[in-house]
Amino acid sequence: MILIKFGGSIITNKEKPLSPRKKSIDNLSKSLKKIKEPIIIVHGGGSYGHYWSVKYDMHTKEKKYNPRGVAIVKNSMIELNKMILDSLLYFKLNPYCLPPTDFMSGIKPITKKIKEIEKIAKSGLIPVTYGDALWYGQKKTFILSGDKIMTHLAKILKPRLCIFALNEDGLYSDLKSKKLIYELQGELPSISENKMDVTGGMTRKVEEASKISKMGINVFFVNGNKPDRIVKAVKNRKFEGTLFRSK
Ligand code: IP8
Repeated sequence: MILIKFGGSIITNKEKPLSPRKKSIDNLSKSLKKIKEPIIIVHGGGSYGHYWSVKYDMHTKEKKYNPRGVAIVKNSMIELNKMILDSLLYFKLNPYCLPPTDFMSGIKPITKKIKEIEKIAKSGLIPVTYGDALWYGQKKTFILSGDKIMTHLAKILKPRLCIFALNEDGLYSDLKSKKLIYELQGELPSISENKMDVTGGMTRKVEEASKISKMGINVFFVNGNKPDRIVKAVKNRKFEGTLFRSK
């Protein structure tokens, strides 16, 4: 089984509020058609969830956020999720929409529910979940990042591989020269980033990827604009990207 995260910057244009990148979404769907293994998809918020989270000053820390903001963030994620589902359906794949409320209780993943996701994936359906605004308790809510969902799922399901599809070739050792880091094991590179979003951008992704690799699972960062690289990574072929080698 394989876990794939569609980064928000690949499925939306992060520079422009509420703008999907429909062509990229379709290209990703098309490439998944070539994978003959059970897959679970997680997607980010991009210029949908992040746009509204910023507007309503909502973050990953649980707090009493404006209920209007919570409602709007959730609605925007459903809107974006619908586009992913439509695209997968169009390319003759069978997505099974799973809002994170289905398998999260506050900040804790529900193991029994997550184990069910594996069964769904192995039945010919493709579970699709996403980062979202979630209920915490005592009138508090928080933003759950799709990257964090990857870690929760990986820990319980132990997939063969985790892939993060990004809007970059992978992790660069230097932002200016865009020199690609091909492989990492254990050590965490220091991240310099231009853009941060409410869930922590590339820094968060690297943190989660490194946690997952320490569970004994290989993690790939690949350019989602070149979905063939995803297929190559899955088929153990040589590909461009960054590998967080399992420990
Ligand atoms: O883009 C965050 O998910 P991420 C989703 O995976 C929201 O960090 C609602 C901002």
